[in-house]
Amino acid sequence: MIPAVTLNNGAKMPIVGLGTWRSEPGKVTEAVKVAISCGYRHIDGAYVYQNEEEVGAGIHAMIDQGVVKREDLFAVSKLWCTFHLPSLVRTACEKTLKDLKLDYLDLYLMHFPMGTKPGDDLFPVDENGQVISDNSNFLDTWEAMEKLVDAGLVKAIGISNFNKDQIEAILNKPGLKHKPANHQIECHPYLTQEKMINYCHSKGITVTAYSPLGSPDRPWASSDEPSLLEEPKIKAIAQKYKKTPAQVLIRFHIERNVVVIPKSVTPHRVKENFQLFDFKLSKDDMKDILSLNKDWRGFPLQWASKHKDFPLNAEY
Ligand code: NAP
Ligand code: SBI
Repeated sequence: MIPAVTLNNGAKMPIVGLGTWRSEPGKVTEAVKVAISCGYRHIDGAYVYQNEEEVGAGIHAMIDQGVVKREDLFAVSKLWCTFHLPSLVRTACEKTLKDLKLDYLDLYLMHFPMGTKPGDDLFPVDENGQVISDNSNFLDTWEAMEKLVDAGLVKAIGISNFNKDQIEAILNKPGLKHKPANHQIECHPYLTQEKMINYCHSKGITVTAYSPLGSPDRPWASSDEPSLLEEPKIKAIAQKYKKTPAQVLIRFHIERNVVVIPKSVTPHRVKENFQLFDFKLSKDDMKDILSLNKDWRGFPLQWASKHKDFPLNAEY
């Protein structure tokens, strides 16, 4: 059995999942099949990745071959910003379910606290390049997501890219019916997120670390930015355990009871990124890795920096 964290609905969420952002539609079906064959039971997706049909094809190939049953898998998707108006939330979730050919999701996250202009343009901007808000309130969006749980479309709901005050606003919402089960945030040794993780855990909210390898393939990366996979301290620790830097970067989260979702469409890396359960990082190694923190973000979310609900101006 793969280690899992327990959500506030009692469900188990496998501690490692396969990320699928920028996983090309022509490659992701095979990547999902390889992942499930080698033991992954958690797949992280989103409407905005525009590959949910191909992710679903990989899941169904493995179910049809008898490798897994639906109930053995943990399927995650995310409500995109253009669907925050409460009247659009159920339609958005149904579209994801239809594309994945699933009748429920294990976890549905609000991808960002910011709601943006509805329509086919996934990143609507005005003539000055500023994101166009839909004037929605994420508390109303949350209420619409709660109805998805009650209707059986999703087993749990959560959030992504929120700050502490925004989480508090949800927890203090009058009439709150379902607390967030999980918060998905950027997290790796250059952005260790100690305060946010402690805060979420203290509230019974599990945390998922995205971009655990530093998202080396992000389109806006520049050559003067730091590279986790090249980091000497990580490479030295990897050598000591006869593991790869990627395996050390992923194992780092498991030691903190944080869920982690490395992305790869390269079969040998998909396998490598799951070979994590035959070693443990020592307390000293963890201390050394945590000391790499520099509060560096690969995702400064500049496209939304003027939005009223932009999360990254707060301390955490
Ligand atoms: P990541 O997992 O940190 O890095 C993925 C990149 O690393 C890909 O280019 C991949 O290449 C490469 N890679 C994978 N395994 C490797 C290995 N063992 N050795 C060397 N290179 C390796 O980045 P990410 O995709 O940004 O983050 C992971 C997942 O988190 C996403 O896919 C998505 O599901 C989620 N996410 C969520 C949000 C959010 O706002 N909630 C934001 C970002 C990401 P190949 O694929 O070519 O092998
Ligand atoms: C996209 F589909 C397109 C752009 C983009 O930039 C920010 C990061 C993000 C996101 O919102 N969630 C991701 O996993 N990647 C993304 C996704």
